[in-house]
Amino acid sequence: MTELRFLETDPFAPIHYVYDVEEIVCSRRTEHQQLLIFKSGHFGRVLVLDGVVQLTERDEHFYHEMLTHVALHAHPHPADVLIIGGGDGGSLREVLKHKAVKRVQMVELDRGVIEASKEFLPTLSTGFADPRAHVLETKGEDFLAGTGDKFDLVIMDSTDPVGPAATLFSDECLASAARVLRDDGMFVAQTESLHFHLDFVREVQKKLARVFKLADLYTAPLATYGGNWWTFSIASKAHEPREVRRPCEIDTKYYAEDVHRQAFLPPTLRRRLVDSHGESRPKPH
Ligand code: AG3
Repeated sequence: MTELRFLETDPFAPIHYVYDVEEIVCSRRTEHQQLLIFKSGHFGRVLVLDGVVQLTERDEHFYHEMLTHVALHAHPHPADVLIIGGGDGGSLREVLKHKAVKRVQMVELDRGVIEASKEFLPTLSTGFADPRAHVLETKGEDFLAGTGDKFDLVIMDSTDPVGPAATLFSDECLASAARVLRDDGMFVAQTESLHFHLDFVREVQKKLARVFKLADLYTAPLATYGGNWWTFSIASKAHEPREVRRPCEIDTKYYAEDVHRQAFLPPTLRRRLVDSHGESRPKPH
């Protein structure tokens, strides 16, 4: 029995998780936040930023595969990909599995996350050595507002939308994301859980629908994020994201063509949860 425990203080979910800690692997202050990596017997290494669990070695593939491969298979020719955030490298690793991808620009605010991942999370950070990968250390919204580059796909792999990541979901920022995309471009972001963050999910869907031709939502079950029924908001300028346009020829553990199709909310749930304007959560008695 270990005696050391980690209590997650999630500012965006009405629940706490407690982890048994086998060992503290790294604990340091980066320029922007407190970074902790500990080892759990069950989950392997766990990356924590400002008290919030960002990933565990055991289940990160559910998140990173689903954040990246749905759009990468719905887009007919994803050559240029932009990742906002994602400093641990998990999304980059997945994107680089696609031969169709010729260039990945990562824009990460905190170089300290990249450095710690290269040092302590070797299964996550493999992609940084790939010649197609380019890293820029700056705020996502600044890059989106200023760049003249064009992309086929924009992926937002952010922390919870409180603090530094909140502005990524502003109307301006989402409009800039649409602007940097080519005419058949797609956008995808991690957008929290259907149990705890329904108002946020609805808001993002509404904002995306204002800027893109198509806005939709799919989910994956995640063991370690508060709320667990995790959402990914996807938007597209031309192609229907529910359709698998390129065969899945890469190695994955969760994503597959039938998983892609079934991950989207069935129409009844979409209507009830997202498009209805009713009360999003029952009030306690
Ligand atoms: N980004 C999503 C983190 C959400 C965590 N929320 C939570 N534990 N309440 C993860 C970044 C991984 N590349």
